[in-house]
Amino acid sequence: HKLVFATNNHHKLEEVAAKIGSAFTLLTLDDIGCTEDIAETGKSFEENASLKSKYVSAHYDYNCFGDDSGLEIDALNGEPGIFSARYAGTHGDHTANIEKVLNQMQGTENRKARFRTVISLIWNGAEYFFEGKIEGSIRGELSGAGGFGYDPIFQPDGYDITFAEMSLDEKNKISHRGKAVENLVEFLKQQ
Ligand code: ITT
Repeated sequence: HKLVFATNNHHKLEEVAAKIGSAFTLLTLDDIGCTEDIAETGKSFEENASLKSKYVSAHYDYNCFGDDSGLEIDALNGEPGIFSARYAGTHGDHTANIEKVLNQMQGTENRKARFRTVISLIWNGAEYFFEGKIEGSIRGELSGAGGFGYDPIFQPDGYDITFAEMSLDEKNKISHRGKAVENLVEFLKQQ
């Protein structure tokens, strides 16, 4: 079974591929020749995940899913949220994004935050949503070289290391994306 993952983020792809198992062959946007920069104009993770999966299903003859994710920080009223990839202005500039978060959090006592992932799957023409989240806190400085995005400043509850200090498999076991993909896999198994 071929399944398209509508993402340009190779870190997401690696994490999802590690959990999907061999029953499905994951195709990327590259693999299907899709060069469109799908606009994320939605107001929620759900809407943006949907925009990605629906773009592919409207233009290509595949079942497909999109992942929209982000970091919600309580002291910043849930920001960066859906703007996580472009918080400091440039899409994917994680050095600047992290710097902006750390600056805004300086002297802030409430460090509580969570990562959320929403997956929208278009399966034989119908849409299904799968979610995952992980609670944690924002460190005062960066730690670790693994993962991507905000991983060097996110410490999941119950751990004294950041996501960036974990192996991909360790992160995948507890992460927002890992949980969302587990729910997706459960669904796919029943099909
Ligand atoms: P696609 O839309 O192509 O899938 P993207 O990186 O633009 O890739 P999003 O719009 O979902 O994806 O933005 C998610 C951003 O949230 C991402 O760029 C990171 O900054 C952050 N993020 C999401 N998941 C994360 C994770 O597991 N670890 C660290 N940061 C993460």
